[in-house]
Amino acid sequence: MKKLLGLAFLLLAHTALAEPLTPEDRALIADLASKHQVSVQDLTYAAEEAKLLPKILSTMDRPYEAKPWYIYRKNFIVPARINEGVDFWIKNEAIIDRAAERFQVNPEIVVAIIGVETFYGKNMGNFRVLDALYTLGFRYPKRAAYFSGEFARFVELANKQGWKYGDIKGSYAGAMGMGQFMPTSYLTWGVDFNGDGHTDLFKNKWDIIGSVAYYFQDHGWKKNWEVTVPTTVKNPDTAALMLTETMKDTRTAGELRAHGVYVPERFKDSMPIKLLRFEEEHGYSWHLAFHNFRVITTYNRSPLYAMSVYQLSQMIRDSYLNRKKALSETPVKPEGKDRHQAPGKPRDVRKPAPKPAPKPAPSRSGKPNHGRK
Ligand SMILES: [Ca+2]
Repeated sequence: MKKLLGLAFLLLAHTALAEPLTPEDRALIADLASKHQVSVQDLTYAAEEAKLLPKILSTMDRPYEAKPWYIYRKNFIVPARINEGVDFWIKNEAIIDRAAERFQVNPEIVVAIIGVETFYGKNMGNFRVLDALYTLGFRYPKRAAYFSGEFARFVELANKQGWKYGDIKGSYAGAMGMGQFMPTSYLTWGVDFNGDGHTDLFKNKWDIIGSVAYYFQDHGWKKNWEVTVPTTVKNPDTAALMLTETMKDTRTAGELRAHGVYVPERFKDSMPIKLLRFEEEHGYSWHLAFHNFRVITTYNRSPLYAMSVYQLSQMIRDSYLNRKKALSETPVKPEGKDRHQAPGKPRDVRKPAPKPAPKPAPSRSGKPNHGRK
C-alpha cells in the first residue's frame, strides 16, 4: 500500500512537471516540422522532455527594458564591468584584433556586448533552453510565433551539435553562450573562428568573439562611424515632435535643426538621424543616434540597451588605451638600446598569429533581429 501510494505520488509529480501534449501542440509541431529542418519525431520528443516554467511567463511581462534610463544604466555601466572589460580585452587581444580586422568592427563594441550580455561569461543563464523555449513557444500566445520557431531551431542546432536537448543552459528567453545567441542566431552567425570544426559559443573565445563580430558586420556595422552623440534642444515640446516610434524611422539633420534640436555642423542637412529622449532622474536627456546605433538595436531592440552598450564600449576603450599607455611607459631594463621607448607608443604585445580561420558562411536569413525579447 505504502509502495502504491509512493508510485501514485511519483506519477503525479511527473505530470506536474512535463505536461502531456495537446492536439494544438501536435498541430504546432507538424507546422514547425514543415517549416524547419527537423522531424516531427524530434520535435515531439523535445516538447515531451520540456517543462513549463511559470516563472518565465511572469518575467516576460515585466521586462527590464521598461525601467527608466537613469535606473537601467546603473545595472550595466559600473566600474567592475569596465575594468573586467579591459581585462577581457587584454587577455584576448590577439583574437579581438583579428576579429575586428576580419569583420571590420570596432573591438570595443564586441567587448561591450559580451560585457552587457553575460559579464564576460559569468552570467550565461541557468534555465534549460529547452524549457524556456517550450514555455514561450507553446504557452505564451503573445510571442508564440517567434519562440516556437526558435524552439524548432534549437532542436535543429542541438542535433547538429550533438547536444542532449536538456543539457543546454541559457537565459529565460533561450539565449545561449557568452554573446547570448538565440538558436537562429547561433545557426546563422555562429562562426568557427579557430577552425577546429566546432562552433562553440559557450567556451571557445575565438568562436565567441568571431561570432559577435560577424553578427555586427552582417547587420551593417560601419567601422569607426559615429554611433550617438548627446545634444540639446531649444524647446522640449517642439523637439518632441521629432521623436519617432521605430529605430528605422529617422528624421533628417535639417528637420531636427528646424525644430530647435542642436546638430553639429559636420552633419549635412540630408543626414538621417534618429532623435532619442531618455528619462533622467530630473528631466530628460536628448541624443542623436546614427546608423551604427540602429545596428546595435538589432542585437536587442531596446534603445536603452544600445545606449548602455555604446557608453560602456567608450569607457572600456578609454580605460584600455590608458592601461596600454601605462604599460608602454613602464621603465624598461637599464641596459639595451631601447631604454627610451617613444612615449605613447604601445608595445606590440600580440601573440603569434593563430592558424587562419575559415571564411564564415554567408547569412542564410536576412532577418535582422537577435530576438532577445
Ligand atoms: Ca571553433
